Amino acid sequence: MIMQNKRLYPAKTAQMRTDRRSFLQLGGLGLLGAGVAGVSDAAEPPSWSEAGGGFSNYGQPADTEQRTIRWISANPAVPGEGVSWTPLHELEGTITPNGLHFERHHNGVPSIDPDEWSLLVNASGERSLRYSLADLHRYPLQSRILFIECGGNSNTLWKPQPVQAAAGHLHGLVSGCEWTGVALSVLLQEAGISTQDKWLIADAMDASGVTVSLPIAKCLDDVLVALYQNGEALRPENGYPARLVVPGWEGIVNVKWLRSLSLSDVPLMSRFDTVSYTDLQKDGIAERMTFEMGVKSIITSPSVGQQLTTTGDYEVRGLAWSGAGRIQTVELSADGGRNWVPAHLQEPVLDRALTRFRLPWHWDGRAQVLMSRATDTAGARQPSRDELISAKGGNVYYHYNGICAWAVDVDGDISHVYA
Ligand SMILES: Nc1nc2c(c(=O)[nH]1)N[C@H]1C(S)=C(S)[C@@H](COP(=O)(O)O)O[C@H]1N2
Ligand SMILES: [Mo]
Repeated sequence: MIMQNKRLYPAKTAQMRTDRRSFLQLGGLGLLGAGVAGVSDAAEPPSWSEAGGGFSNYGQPADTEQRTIRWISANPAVPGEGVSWTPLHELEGTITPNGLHFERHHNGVPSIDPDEWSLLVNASGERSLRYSLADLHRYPLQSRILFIECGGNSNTLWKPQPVQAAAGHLHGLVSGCEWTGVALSVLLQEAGISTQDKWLIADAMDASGVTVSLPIAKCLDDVLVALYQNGEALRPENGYPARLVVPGWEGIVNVKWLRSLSLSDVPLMSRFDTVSYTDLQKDGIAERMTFEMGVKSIITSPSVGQQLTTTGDYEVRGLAWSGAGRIQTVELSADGGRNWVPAHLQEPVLDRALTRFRLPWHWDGRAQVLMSRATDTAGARQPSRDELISAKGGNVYYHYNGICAWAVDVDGDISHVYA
């Protein structure tokens, strides 16, 4: 499924891209047109005749890669309150390494002894069950690759002027992991659900007292009590020893450091249900319990802070996701949104997971504005920033999913623009 891409390709190569195979061959770096400078001139690579370094009990990135880190923006007024951002512009594929998963803490990371920890499930009436970590490990486990995105992700894009920051520092409150745990429905069925039970109140152990209300239908559908993240036990900062993972729904309901789960006929209306992560609408009424994250995409490369050193061939790369299902298409524009062409979606394209898109791009040295826009399987298309603002008004702080634009200038510098 190859597009004739008059805008992103030089015309002389467009006709060669008529089947997937030739496209993929041609998509390799250095095989198109002028190619990538230096590729063919490489000197003989070195080799080693002596044994190298030793083994390690727990692997770390190469010394030369240690600058790929989470960027922390912490609130100096409240201990342990703030965020750290996944460096999306420095990562590839769709799985976020555990040490780089974004963090959002309201009052620090509690230190929990797994032998002391247990999860209380309160059913209606007098019945309650207590699960130790060892108990939970005996239940059937499920793994799912899913994104988690904070409702506050990308919120500087509501500001009147575009903030100049790396893609991960604007949009990196989203990460993708393979989460493994027990289906919440199994525990709730065991506790016993009555017809009055319409909500689940999830309560956490950290000092901020995070407590959220979730509709029972979602809890019985696909929520996990996650114990593992990318194959290893949850990291302390991501909820060790157990957290909720609520597919496609905003970060706050993915309660970390779980303490108790209580069935209820009404939502609790905690501060996290009513004050935090709510958006003041045009009519002056706050939209609460937004839950499902909108369809969204961002270009991770080229992006702000990166520099195009020569004209020629590059690959435009990025991530797309939707809280409503799978990504159907991602379209790219190199002219500020006048013309759009479909990008390649890298398989697997999974439900409520980060999806990688790519498209070779020929930079001819002119100023261009790169944009991506995603459409999901529910039919929703990522809005332009103007469309989003006219729909939501000027007082919104969360849930920004508008199109993001990067301007490439004639020197190959890249900046964040509203286009
Ligand atoms: N107990 C507890 N759960 C929590 C939070 C918290 O501060 N305490 N932050 C929430 C928010 S706002 C988000 S976006 C996600 C972030 O999960 P992460 O830190 O694993 O990325 O956790 C949610 N669960
Ligand atoms: Mo969040």
